[in-house]
Amino acid sequence: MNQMVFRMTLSTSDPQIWEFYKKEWHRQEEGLELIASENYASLDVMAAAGGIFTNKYAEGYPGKRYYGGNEFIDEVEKLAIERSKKLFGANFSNVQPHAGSQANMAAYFALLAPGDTVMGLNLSQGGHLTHGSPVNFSGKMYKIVPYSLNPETHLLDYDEIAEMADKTKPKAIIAGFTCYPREVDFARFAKISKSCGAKLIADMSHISGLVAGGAHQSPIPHADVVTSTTHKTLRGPRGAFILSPAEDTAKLVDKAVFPGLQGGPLENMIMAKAVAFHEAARPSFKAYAKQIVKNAKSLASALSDLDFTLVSGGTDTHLMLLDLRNRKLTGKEAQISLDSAGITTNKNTIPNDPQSPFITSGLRIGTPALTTRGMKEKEMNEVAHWIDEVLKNPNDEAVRGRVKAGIKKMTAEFPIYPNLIKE
Ligand code: DSN
Repeated sequence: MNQMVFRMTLSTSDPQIWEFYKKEWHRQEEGLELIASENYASLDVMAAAGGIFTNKYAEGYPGKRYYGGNEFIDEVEKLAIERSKKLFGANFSNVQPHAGSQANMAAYFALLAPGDTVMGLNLSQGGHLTHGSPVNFSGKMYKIVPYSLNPETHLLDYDEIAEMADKTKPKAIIAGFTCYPREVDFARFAKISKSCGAKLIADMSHISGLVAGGAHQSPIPHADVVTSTTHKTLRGPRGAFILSPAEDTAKLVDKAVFPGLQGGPLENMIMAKAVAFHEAARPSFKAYAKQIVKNAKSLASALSDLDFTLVSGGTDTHLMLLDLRNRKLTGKEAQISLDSAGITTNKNTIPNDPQSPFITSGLRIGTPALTTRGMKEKEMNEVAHWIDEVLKNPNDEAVRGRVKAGIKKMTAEFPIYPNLIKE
């Protein structure tokens, strides 16, 4: 790693840690990252995240802090707030949540009382832990009525969701997904929520980069609260933020985040979020977001031609879900086998999966990270063939070795951080 860029001295001061840093760096540069929720932040984002703002306590909000010395921190947090509002066309923003789970928890705390009824997509069908899983705070503190995908089409069944909402009268409906490959109709969700008097919480974590780049419809005009992480398609640092359309909701959200849930905000990460919002506002980000979708469609179609089954038949977004049952493979076996060929994916349940979440019948694949490297449709076709080759011979070391060598060659043409010198 070019220590001039980050002024790191780990190679001499802490060689034990440096060894792993270097190995992970090689893994990232020389492998194909197909985890749908991962991406590569820019050097500027990383420099901000790893910079001097990490030294400061700033409990409170700009202009209302519990510590002195926050005059510059305040300006940066205000910039992060303003930039996120402008990027998404929102009236209010809170940029302090440390992660997506905290953002969702804050949305619940702002809008609901413990014991209230909440509707969210079943985790095993593509929801999220915080959308009502019984092992999560959401499932423990609230009465969850999970909705499911249509068993035949694997699409959101808005009529059924509406019927369920009418019957169970939830206080909130969560429209957010970690493994839904199709466009979400947020206007329809808003109509359903309004008709039963529920609040609509949109968790756009997976698609916020697509929304920012105009490659997916926006939940902002429809939802009472919108939560999002910053590190997925949005390509920022690890973290989250919350957008609200109305001042009364925004005040409740602010209180829920601090002092409700968090203490000192990570101002270094807030600075990195501000940098990422700035980057996402550039015209080149629009092209990036559109290319993510083009790449996903192209990868999905190539995989389909190679006899892979795609849940819902394809994708409109950055991700797809393979149903591996016709390949006589579990998600776990496929993930392990691809991993050893330098292709990183994650096993994922398919709707009504006969396997447990630790085994699964599915594999989730996404294109945000490869698109950041500059890969396009041509490379997607090659990636599909590599996946096919490995999964046809999941235990063949020679095949994996050959694919890995091909990947190393291709990734060298698309460096993630071209101006860093590899050790
Ligand atoms: N872990 C994230 C994902 O991979 O989708 C969701 O939080």
